[in-house]
Amino acid sequence: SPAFGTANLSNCEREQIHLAGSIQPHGALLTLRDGDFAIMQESANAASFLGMAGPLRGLHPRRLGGDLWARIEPHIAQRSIQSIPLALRCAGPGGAPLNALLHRAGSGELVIELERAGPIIDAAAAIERDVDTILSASSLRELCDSCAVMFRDLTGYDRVMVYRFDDEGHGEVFSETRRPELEAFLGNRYPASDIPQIARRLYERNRVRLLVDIDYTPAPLEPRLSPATGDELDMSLCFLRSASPIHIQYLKNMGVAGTLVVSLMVGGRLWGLISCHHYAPRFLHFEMRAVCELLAEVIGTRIAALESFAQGQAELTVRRLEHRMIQSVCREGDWRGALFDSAQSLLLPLNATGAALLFEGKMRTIGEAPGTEQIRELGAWLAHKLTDGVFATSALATEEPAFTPLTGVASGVVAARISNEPDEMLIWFRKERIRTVTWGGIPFKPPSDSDDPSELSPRRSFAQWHQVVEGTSDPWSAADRAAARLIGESVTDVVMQFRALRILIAQ
Ligand code: BLA
Repeated sequence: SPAFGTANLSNCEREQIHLAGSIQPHGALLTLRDGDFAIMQESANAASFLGMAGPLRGLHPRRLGGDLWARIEPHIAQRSIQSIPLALRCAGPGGAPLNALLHRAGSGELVIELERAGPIIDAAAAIERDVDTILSASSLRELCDSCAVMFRDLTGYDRVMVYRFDDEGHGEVFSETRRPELEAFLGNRYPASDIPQIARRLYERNRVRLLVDIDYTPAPLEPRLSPATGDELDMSLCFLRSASPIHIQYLKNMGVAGTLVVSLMVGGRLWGLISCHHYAPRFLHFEMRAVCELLAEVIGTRIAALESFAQGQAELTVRRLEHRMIQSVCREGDWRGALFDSAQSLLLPLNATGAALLFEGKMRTIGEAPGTEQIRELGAWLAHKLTDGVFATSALATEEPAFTPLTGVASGVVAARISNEPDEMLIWFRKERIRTVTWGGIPFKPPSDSDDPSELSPRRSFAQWHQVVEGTSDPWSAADRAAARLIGESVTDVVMQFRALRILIAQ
């Protein structure tokens, strides 16, 4: 794997970003030796940050002055991250009081990070109001839109985006608020590869990342390797960790000077990010970051509730559909009307763009669907795939190149059996996803394909996403497949009753 800072665009997926070996210089970092607590490693700026003559290594932290050691010592044994306000001030005119952030690194070292403390804030009223807003949001759209506004009010960044990941890790700017003169990114899509897996794992553990000034000169750890273990410091949980140069280049190309990014966790996985951009350097002190982390936690809980509510709604729609089919059989001697009387009942539970019914040699469609002959051929092919009752793909043309001409309206299909006859089925369609996206209103021209990080940009990301997802639909979720199965089973029951009834009538 490429060491930190040595990755290029073809291997950046494996860059060891947690072994950065350097920090952002708005703070200072020290590691302490177990036993006597002597300073083992220091960021190159540590002595000047504290207005002392360096180097500091070998010294006991008591020698750093003020109340530093007296405040820190009682917390040494604790495993979780501690934020400890100090009376100690940083060097320079108007030297601000410092916060010490204390944690035990994965690689074993005791780590102290020093950064400017903020003014004492009383955020209780604001938090209460924001939590209220979050918990009363009744849809994902409402929730994310109001969270973007909330985070902008709270943090003062120029642009706040809610990124949402799909099941394949591709991202979408789902909500955005920004200074009016800035270009809109709302609706932009970008490929999973823009945020490597290693970074995603890291963001599940370290939920708030601050990049203060994109033009910073990293302060290296001295010595780089731990004298105790001979290893790199695992900086996964360091607040001051240097960001990957590739990502920094990306932000520079966008003209961004500072970022704050907060993880949104839902059901134990990284659901998305709240990403804040500023066009001048910007620092946010620990207490405010803690408020952001807390709100993100509440938002994650609300997202989980809304998602399970949506799932419940879909199941309810299917139950209603079943009820109406039975009514139709009784009233009209047929059940098909209930499926097709509104697009809502058949398409909504699966979020499909079209659907078709193949029954007793006849066909009915709703929404956007391929032509009759094409559906017939598709049905014949699907008949062999339906051994398990349900079949789903979000890349039909990859599964069977003969169906490439269907890509526009049917990149994705789900089929469910509705009787014992293998060629009787319901098929749902989803169109190609690049056809459902607009690029901030600007006509889209693919940029060049080079390996040069200086060409990274949202526009290039979008082009790459375009290439990756060409010929595919949005993926069908487990819930979508479950809904297809449920509808298939309902129809199977109704068809059996219907056929029994017909035999009765015929006698
Ligand atoms: C990290 N890349 C990220 C992050 C975002 C993006 C949001 C997380 C940053 C954080 O949490 O602090 C991507 N940012 C975007 C996109 C937009 C944006 C798409 O504003 C569009 C509006 N990045 C690439 C490529 C590579 C890459 C091609 O685009 C590698 C080949 C690497 N991205 C990369 C790395 C990180 C990253 C290594 C981790 C940065 C870090 O935490 O050190």
